[in-house]
Amino acid sequence: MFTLYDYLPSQNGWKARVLFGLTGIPYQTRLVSIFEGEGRTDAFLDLNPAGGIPVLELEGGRTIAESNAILTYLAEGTQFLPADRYRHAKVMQWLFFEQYHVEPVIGTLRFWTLTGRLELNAGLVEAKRAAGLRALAALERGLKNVPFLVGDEFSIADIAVYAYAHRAADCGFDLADYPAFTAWLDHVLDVIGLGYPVHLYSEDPHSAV
Ligand SMILES: N[C@@H](CCC(=O)N[C@@H](CS)C(=O)NCC(=O)O)C(=O)O
Repeated sequence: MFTLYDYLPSQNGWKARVLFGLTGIPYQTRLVSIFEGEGRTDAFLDLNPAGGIPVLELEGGRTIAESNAILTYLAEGTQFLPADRYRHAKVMQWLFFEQYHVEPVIGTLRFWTLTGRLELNAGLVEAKRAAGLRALAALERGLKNVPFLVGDEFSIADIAVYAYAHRAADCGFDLADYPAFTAWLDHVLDVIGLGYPVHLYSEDPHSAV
């Protein structure tokens, strides 16, 4: 059986949880106390040299880190990752977009906001806000005439981008100016349903500064 090394407030971990749920692939969870340094132990660094969760452990012990690599691995051969070469590459386009324009921008700003780290990072906040606005504008353009990021079909690109983008209001982004983006939020929620709650950092007392 697969093992998912996870940390519940992580929306990167959330991505894998959603895909496991939608595909019905069985898995077990091993929670990692990232704020208590568990990700920096030799044992964990053997699983992921970068030290972050999520990590997917296959039967037999081989591992895959990086949330979007995990999504790609699990989605292979399913309806959530098109086999068609062009549409497959379009899914990749949005997975890479997410890792450059969403997770380290909206995800990081949200983390700083919700865990009291904004002041610590004061010199970087303005640039992150500007980058977040650029990301939302790009999503608005990309979603103008389509229900999902890669056309008519829901894919792992939607799971990946939704993970942090749908919580942009947590760090002060006003979504009223992005009607195509907010319509897409509804489309994604229609597919995934209400079974994948977002866990707040406040659930983990170790996450505060
Ligand atoms: N790009 C990676 C980011 C992984 C990452 O930064 N995970 C965070 C939780 S969201 C973590 O484990 N941080 C603790 C650490 O890196 O020590 C992904 O998409 O999986």
